[in-house]
Order: sequence, then C-alpha cells, then structure tokens
Amino acid sequence: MKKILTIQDISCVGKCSLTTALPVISAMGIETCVIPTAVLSNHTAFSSFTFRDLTEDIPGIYEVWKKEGFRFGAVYSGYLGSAEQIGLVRRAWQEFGGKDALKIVDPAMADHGKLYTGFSERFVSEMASLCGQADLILPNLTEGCLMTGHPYREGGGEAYYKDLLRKLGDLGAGTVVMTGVGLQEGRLGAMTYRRSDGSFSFYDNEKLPVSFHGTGDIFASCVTGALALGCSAEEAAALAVDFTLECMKETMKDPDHSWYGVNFESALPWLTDRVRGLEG
Ligand code: PXL
Repeated sequence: MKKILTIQDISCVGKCSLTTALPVISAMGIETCVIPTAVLSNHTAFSSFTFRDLTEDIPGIYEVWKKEGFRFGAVYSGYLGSAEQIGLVRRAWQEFGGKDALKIVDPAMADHGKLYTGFSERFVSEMASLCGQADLILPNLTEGCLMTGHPYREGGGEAYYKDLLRKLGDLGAGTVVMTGVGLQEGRLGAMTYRRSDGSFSFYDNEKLPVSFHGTGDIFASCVTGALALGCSAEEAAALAVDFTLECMKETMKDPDHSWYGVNFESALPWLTDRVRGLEG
C-alpha cells in the first residue's frame, strides 16, 4: 500500500485541510499519515475561531519518527500554522521522504485576491522559496500572484495564465498546477506547466454558477492521491477537476447545503470507481 504524509491544520468544523485530505486520499487506497500544523475550532472563513499553533509539538514527533524509521512516498503540505513550519516541511522532505519521494506544496495562504487572516508578507516570500524547492505546487490565482508579483486579474486569458505559470516555474518548482482557470464561458479547469520542457496542458469541465469554500483542498488532495498512484501531473489534474465538479454537484442537490464546505462524502464512491479504472 502506498503511504503519504500530509502536513496541514485540523479545522474541527469546516471541511478543509486534514478533514478533507484524510478521507479523499484514503478513499483512493493510500495510507495517509498526518502532521497537524494547528488545531482550529473551525476554518478562518467563519466570523470567529480558536487557533492553537502546534509548531512546538512537531520536532518531538520527528524525533520519534526518525527512531522508528518511517518513510513516505510523498509529502504534501497545505495550510501551515506558523512561518517556522516552512522549515519543518523541508525537514520532513529530508528526513522522511526517500530520494524518490514527491514534494507537493499547496501554498494555502490566500484566495479571492487576499491573504487569509494571520498571514504576512514575510510568510508569502518564505512560502515562495518553499515552492521553489518542490516537485509540484498547487497555487490558486491569488497565491500565484502574491508569490510572483504578477498582477491579480480574475478572468485573465490564456496568455495571462501562461505568463503567471511560467513565473511560478521560475521560482524553481518542477511542475505547477493551477486550478480555477477558466478560458471559455461556462467552463472551468486546471492549467499545468512543466518547467523541464516548458510545456503547458489544460483540462476543463462544466463551470457551475456557484463557488464553495474548501474546493481547493479537495482538488489538491485528489491531485496528490493520483500522483501517488503513478498518474502524470496532467492526468492527476484532470481527475481532480472532474472530482471537484462531482463534489459541487452533490452539494447542490441539497437545497439546505452548508456554505462552508462541499459534500465530498457523497462523491467518494465516484472517486473510488475512477481509481479502480486507473488500476484496471
Ligand atoms: O481551505 C484552506 C484553509 C485551510 N485551513 C484553514 C483555513 C483555510 C481557508 O480559509 O482557514 C484553517
């Protein structure tokens, strides 16, 4: 069985970060080990929240894991609890990812043109440096612009996105996958850029006239799972676009759906079937 490590917060209510990554990646048949970066009562899009930073607990966990000799096929980091944790992600790569382990970073610090509560300019530049050392990064438009200085524009065309992804590649990351890219009316998808050969690929699907919190984490978890199963970045991005859409469709079936996260639970059987298809 494949085994990955994911490093992100646990928001007790809100369906994001670990409460998304664990079920989604597990449903793909992959053992999902975790380092919780912080414990929050709920994610920060609610009007109030508690936040316990777990930075101090992580080195102790690493010491035990070193003694136990744990190793992971991929390390996927998301929302971090402090700037110091950026260094702890690097340590996890070195200490628990063998030489072939994939380093996957979702910079998870901003959306809709602004930083999430609690993140600073300094954090952005340190995150850009972490992204520069990763094999694959999963920034959204806002994070991509903040890390490169690219002007933020919703609805920019193909040339705009290609420029942005090239700049993100120039940070040093091997592959850039950006979700939420719409190049045509009524369509939404993901653009992938490989720095090694300068190639781009784009996959889209139907765009629903709604937006839900937490879809970025659904997308990133699904990409991570697919990569761990041996898919290319392009295949992983396409599967994740389709799965994210499936989650949103399931959410919209319920007129009383919550605003804070999608109904991924009802879409997990769909994902499991698609993964079986990959193996077949
Ligand atoms: O979905 C990204 C995310 C993760 N973790 C926490 C958040 C957010 C977005 O708001 O607040 C705690």
